[in-house]
Amino acid sequence: MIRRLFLGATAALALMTGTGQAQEMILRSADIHPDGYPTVEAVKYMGELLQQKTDGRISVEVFHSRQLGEEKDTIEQTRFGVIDMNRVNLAPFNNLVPATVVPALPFIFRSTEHMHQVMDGEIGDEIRAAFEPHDLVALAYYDSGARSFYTVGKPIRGIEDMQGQKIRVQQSDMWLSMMQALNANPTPMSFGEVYSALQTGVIDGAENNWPSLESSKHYEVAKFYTLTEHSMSPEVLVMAKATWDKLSPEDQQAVQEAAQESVGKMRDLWAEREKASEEIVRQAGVEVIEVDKQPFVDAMGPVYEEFANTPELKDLVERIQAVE
Ligand code: GTR
Repeated sequence: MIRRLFLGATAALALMTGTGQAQEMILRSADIHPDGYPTVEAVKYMGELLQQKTDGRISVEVFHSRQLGEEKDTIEQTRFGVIDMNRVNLAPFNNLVPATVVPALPFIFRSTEHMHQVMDGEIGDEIRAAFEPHDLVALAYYDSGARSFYTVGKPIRGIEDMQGQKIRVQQSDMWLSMMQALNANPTPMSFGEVYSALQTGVIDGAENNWPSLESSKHYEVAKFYTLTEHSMSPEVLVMAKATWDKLSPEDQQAVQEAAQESVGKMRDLWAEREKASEEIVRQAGVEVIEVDKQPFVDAMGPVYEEFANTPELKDLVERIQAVE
């Protein structure tokens, strides 16, 4: 007797043969970052753990470097179960899953430790649960450092230098509002388009953390990096609900455990890469600018008003701020 188990349209076929020997099942996972980037390595590690926990039955193949497309597209495909897993930042989920706006809000976290406390606890679990009605299971959060502005022509030495700058943002309405509050011109576009947009002057700048600034080579074009550290929006690893639902409860548990256990690895990889990336960017002659953050913080009132716009979201903001 041959029992066939389909996992999404793309996951490998798992065959139970008459001898009861299960064949390998390979979960396809998307990432826009290149091989070696901490998120890519963390998901590979998660796959190794999963393989151990399932006696080799289930593993993960990471399609890095945008092989499966830009985040906007891969999110849709993951919702449809065409892609099994996806490592994305929370920001591209903002329009779809309103609760994800909150951890992406400017200056909501006081430090990495504060962010860990929040996302590792009940609040993190609540936000993960908000993915389910959208056909996604959020498995774990990963570090993403702090995002700061980089510009090609005019350095940002104070909030007044934001005026009129065309800044690329992630595809999230909250990010549009954030740039408007700073009097900048937000230009939403995919990450993969940013390098040439900087080069050709379609945009004046963008914003990201040290590792993304470095791995994308945007620092070759943008020579000013201003440490506003305005968002610490974490990364999230999600699974297609369609794939999840086809796993046995034991295998679901193995997936969940492997994802959680990969978080510590990711934190180590991230800390290392942050340092290395900073070194590369500084060596390349980028001017790194310390800036008074307070005027940026003070300008964010309208963003909170517009996006923490229900009693539930307001409450979420307050509870995050109250976490020690
Ligand atoms: C990176 C993040 C990506 C993507 C990218 C962007 O830091 O890891 O998932 O969100 O930023 O700015 O589009």
